[in-house]
Amino acid sequence: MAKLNKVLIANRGEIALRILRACKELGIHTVAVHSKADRELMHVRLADESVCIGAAASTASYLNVPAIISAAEVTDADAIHPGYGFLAENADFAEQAEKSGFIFIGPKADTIRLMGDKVSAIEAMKKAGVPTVPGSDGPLNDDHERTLTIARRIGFPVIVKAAAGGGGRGMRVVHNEAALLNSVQLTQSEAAAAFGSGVVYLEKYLQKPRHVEIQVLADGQGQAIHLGDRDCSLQRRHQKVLEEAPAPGIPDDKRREVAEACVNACLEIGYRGAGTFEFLYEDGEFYFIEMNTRVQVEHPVTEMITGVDIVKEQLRIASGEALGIRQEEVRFRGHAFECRINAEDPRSFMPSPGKVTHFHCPGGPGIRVDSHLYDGYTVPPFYDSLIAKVISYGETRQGALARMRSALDELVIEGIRTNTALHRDLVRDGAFAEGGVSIHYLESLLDEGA
Ligand code: MV4
Repeated sequence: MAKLNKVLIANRGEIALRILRACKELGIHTVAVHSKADRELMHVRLADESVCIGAAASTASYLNVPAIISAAEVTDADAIHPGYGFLAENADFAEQAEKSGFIFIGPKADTIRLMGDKVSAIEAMKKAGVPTVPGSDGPLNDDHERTLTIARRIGFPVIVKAAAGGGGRGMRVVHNEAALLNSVQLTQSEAAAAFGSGVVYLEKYLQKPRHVEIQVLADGQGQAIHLGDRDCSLQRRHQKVLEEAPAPGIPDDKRREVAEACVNACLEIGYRGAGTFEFLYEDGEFYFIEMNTRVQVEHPVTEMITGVDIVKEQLRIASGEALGIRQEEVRFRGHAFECRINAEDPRSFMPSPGKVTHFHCPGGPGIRVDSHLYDGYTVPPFYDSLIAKVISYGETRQGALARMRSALDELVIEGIRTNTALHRDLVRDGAFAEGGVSIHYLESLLDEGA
């Protein structure tokens, strides 16, 4: 890695450990930065160097831009890997890191900014030939007649979305004309308060879609590939719970068509790094909604079916190397699932931090566990409750599912409450086993049980 001698890992938990492992394999030195509450993290212990960057609260540490840049300076790091969450999609952070002389492991700041504004993201993708949801093709203004005309053209139900929102924040479904203008105004004021921008747009509301996303890698030097798709429809309150690759039951020509459109779009906008195109999939058609400019929690399922190490590729791209893999060399084989294990109460879903008195990891052929847990580790109350990802691989979907059932039966986490039992139920659910359930399936299942 010519330009990467030392990487600062600007994250915590399982993804920090995942990044550390990739760096070690590539012979790159590592700097762990951590909050005062995170001295005991596994990757802090394993890193070559570590720096405490602030108090427990994320705003004082993992979101503290000057503290992270200073840590990179004092340790003489070459690059910063942001992981996911925290500053991963903060264009100002990427810009400041580069201005301070560090490589930001991700796209250019301008690309992050383009995708952060959902209106400009959709416009760029539509222009590049990616299929989008019928909508307002731009922001709404204060011309109420115009808003009404647009909504009538789209046809009800419509959804009002904040341009600065995303991931389920700042949106509202509208079922009829009578409710439209008030809903637009409410979403505008909520967005202005939450994101500092009241810009909103309209889309046709898709009533029972699946969430299917395409993983891409691009070197920013004229080469881009896709690593296929993932289905992330099983979610609760916009938090993904269980993902799989490939998305089941999609015709191969459709799958290839949308993935190739994403690759073309990457080339058109000069995309660099790992990225994910999020689509809604309904009645056999794909509709682009957002792009994520980071490595995602669920990236392992794609790694399992392609054999490509996405984090290592991120590091290679950041070091200035051209993509080492051509599209023809990517072979899709088998099926993979990922269960997100959270430290949370199984009934209330409230976080359940505390000391892990016993941790036993499943294993055997086709099982991977990405987790920073160890016996005696205390899960702090300040951050996301994800504590482990159990990933299964099989030659067939049913084979991968059978392995996941067995792996979840082996998993032991004592001392804190977790959602393991929910996963054990899900992998035995009939409709889920069939494949292709919608984004509403898990919540309707949970409502029934309540
Ligand atoms: C939609 C939609 C239906 N129609 N857009 C929620 C998260 C954000 N990424 C976009 N979201 C949605 N956008 C149109 N035009 C339904 C959702 C949605 C959703 C999407 C993906 C995964 C889970 C979801 C749960 C509820 C709503």
